[in-house]
Amino acid sequence: MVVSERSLASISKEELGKLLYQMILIRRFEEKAAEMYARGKIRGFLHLYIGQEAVGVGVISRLRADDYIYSHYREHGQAIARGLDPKAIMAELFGKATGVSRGLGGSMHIFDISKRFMGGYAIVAGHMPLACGTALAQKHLGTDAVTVSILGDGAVNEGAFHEALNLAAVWKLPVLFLCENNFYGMGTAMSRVSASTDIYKRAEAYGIRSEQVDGMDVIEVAKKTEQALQLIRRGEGPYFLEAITYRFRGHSMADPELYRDKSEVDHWRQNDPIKTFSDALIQGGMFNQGEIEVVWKKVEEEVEEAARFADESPFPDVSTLTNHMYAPSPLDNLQTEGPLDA
Ligand SMILES: Cc1ncc(C[n+]2csc(CCOP(=O)(O)OP(=O)(O)O)c2C)c(N)n1
Ligand SMILES: [Mg+2]
Repeated sequence: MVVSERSLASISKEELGKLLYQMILIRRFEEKAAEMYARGKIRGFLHLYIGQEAVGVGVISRLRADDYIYSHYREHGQAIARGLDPKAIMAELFGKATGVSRGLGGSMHIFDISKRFMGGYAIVAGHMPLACGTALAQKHLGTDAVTVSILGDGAVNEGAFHEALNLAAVWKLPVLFLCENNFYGMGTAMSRVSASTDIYKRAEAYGIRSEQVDGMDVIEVAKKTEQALQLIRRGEGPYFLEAITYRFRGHSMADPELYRDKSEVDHWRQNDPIKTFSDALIQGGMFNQGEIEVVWKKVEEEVEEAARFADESPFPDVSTLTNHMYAPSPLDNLQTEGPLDA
């Protein structure tokens, strides 16, 4: 869908520029990560967010610093949108000691308590009850802060999904459930494994207000998020947003993509959220081509710097291998390393 010029008019040039910058930063960061994976600098799993940038950027742009985010394993882009340092994220992918999780988590466990970015979870839907726990704490504390629980379409048939939605509804928790429906869970199409493919309707079954949004349109995503957050902050309980989106690359770097037609991927690539947003900014007279090129150039430098930083950083010392695995005991020498939220 084409970004509407009318929607753009109500947003400042500075804010539009920030949205564009973040989407391009995520795109180039992920492309650089893919390159580093191919060069053997990054090992293990690597799930890229390319194609889905408008969702994370749109939603997170509307959050406050005191809101929390819990996400799945395709989370580098969301971490960037939340303002985590791209250098420290890249270093985490490299498994380096300077990484956001000190190189002990890797791609699926990006975490930064100072940004209230609570991870990066590998177990599909497993983080949804955790998000409810944080929201329960927020409610008891009497704040109007919100917890965002980001999930994929593959999460909606898991027990934890239903338990989390039910509890959030019963306790009127301040949770925004954000489902990134990219139509596939690994190599399985949503339509093959789900009796109902209208995901947002499942939330209705729990009495939770819900709607779909065009996840390829950053402005639409931001607008609908804003409306949802207003209701949640007023104490009206959870909200469920289903963003229709598409991942342009495979599930992970190891995916031969035998389950979908190239023509389908090409079709969605025509609707590239960065391209459509850039076109709208130019057509609406907010930016010219030269200004957009400057953004790409600035991002290029930042991404190169992130890769250089990660490459030059040391691996964690082997003596730290079991740190943070168990609750602290008096025997732990946490002083030498400092807490994770330092
Ligand atoms: C409980 C559980 N079951 C199975 C898996 C294996 N698995 C990893 S990713 C994935 C697909 C999830 O798809 P989706 O939620 O749509 O997210 P997407 O990869 O599309 O972003 C599966 C089944 C897992 N990690 N956790
Ligand atoms: Mg999916």
